[in-house]
Amino acid sequence: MEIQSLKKIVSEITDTACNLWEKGWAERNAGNISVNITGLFSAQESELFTDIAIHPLPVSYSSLADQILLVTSAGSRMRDLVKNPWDHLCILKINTSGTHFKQWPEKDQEPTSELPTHLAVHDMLIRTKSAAKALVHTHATELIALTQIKEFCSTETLNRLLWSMHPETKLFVPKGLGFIFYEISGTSGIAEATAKTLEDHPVALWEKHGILATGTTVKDAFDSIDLLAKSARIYFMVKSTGYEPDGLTDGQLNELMR
Ligand code: 2HA
Ligand code: ZN
Repeated sequence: MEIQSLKKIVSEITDTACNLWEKGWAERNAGNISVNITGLFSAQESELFTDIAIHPLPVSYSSLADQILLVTSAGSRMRDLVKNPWDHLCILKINTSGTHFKQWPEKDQEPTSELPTHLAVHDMLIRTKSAAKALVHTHATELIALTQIKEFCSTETLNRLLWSMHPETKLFVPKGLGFIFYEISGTSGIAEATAKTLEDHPVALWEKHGILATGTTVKDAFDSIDLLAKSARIYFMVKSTGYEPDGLTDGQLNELMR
């Protein structure tokens, strides 16, 4: 196993967990993180999982066959992750038919309650040969607040607004976010809708709940959320003065993409 690479990924997870907590986006046990770490294991090493109890996946995913995912545990608090990461993380090894998984270390705590979404999205990322390997779900307050306003509840309207509030948002999140209407979290319905949306956008915004971002690394996923949230904050700050924000014009936004 590439132990140094695994340590680097765990340290990115703990750094990001601290950032999420400091941003005020991780109340109680809000949020979850996963990374596809299959590439860190050789074929023989993945046999290390042989004597461990086997659990069914909520839905079978053929592209997840033999994949190894590092995920946060159900109920874990982002602010606690830094203290003893392995109390709040587990490694899942999916079987060759993509129907069951083994969990290491074996413990009572199950993987994140958002496991259906993490599985569906990792499956889609493999299927579409995406370079993204990391997923971050968090309750980014500013972005959730936007979804409390009906007229903003569309992918097109939200992206136009968020891009127009800061040039870096357009530069670094040029594909924007995909909006998903409210659904109970942890269900296969929201999992499938999110995986579909993330085929076209690096980020999904769940109405009245939170955000889920993909990235090549955990920090990369965090950066997209951070940029979008900053734009939302600029919008609300200007509105709170009683003024209407001017926003960047279409011409100014197009110029950035040349
Ligand atoms: O992990 O954020 O959406 C707790 C949650 C559920
Ligand atoms: Zn959530």
